[in-house]
Amino acid sequence: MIIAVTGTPGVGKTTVSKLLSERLGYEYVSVKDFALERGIGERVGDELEIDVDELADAMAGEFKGRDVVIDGHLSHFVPADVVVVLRAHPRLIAERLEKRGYPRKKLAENVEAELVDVILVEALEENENVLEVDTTGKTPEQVVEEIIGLIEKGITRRVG
Ligand code: DAT
Repeated sequence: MIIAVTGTPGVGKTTVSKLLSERLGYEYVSVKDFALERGIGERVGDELEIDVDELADAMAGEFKGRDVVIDGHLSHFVPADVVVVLRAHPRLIAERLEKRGYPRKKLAENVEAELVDVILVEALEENENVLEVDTTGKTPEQVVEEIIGLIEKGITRRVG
């Protein structure tokens, strides 16, 4: 099964994806590392601009039939069995991105994106199996338990 974990930068994707992959015994893959290894995307300043169609094709070819957790704010463009959209209070996003040293404009853009559900809307356009999980006030462990519970329920519903 392919699980894509997406969300606004700072929401907790990497923390949750690594823990989720450990709990399930799945491989962990970061979109950014994969793209860099495959030469997908172009460096523009200190950003990596990734062509999402090229990314989706390459990842679909590589991971079809494997058990993998894909971590990245573009992971919802990759064909997946389920897309997990992590959410957090925009104030938490602001605090975390400030700590990371994001410039003011980039910080504001991301906080606004969280406020107006940008990634959730994109994910719903790309995949019919979308789980939205609020992480606010929860530990990463609690978030992972919630995701596993939701996925199990979803599968039971489909099979039953
Ligand atoms: P991202 O990959 O979305 O940019 P990250 O995992 O690198 O995010 O950073 C998220 C930070 O927030 C990290 O310092 C751990 C912290 N954190 C606190 N509570 C969390 C939770 N419930 N889920 C995920 N991360 C959490």
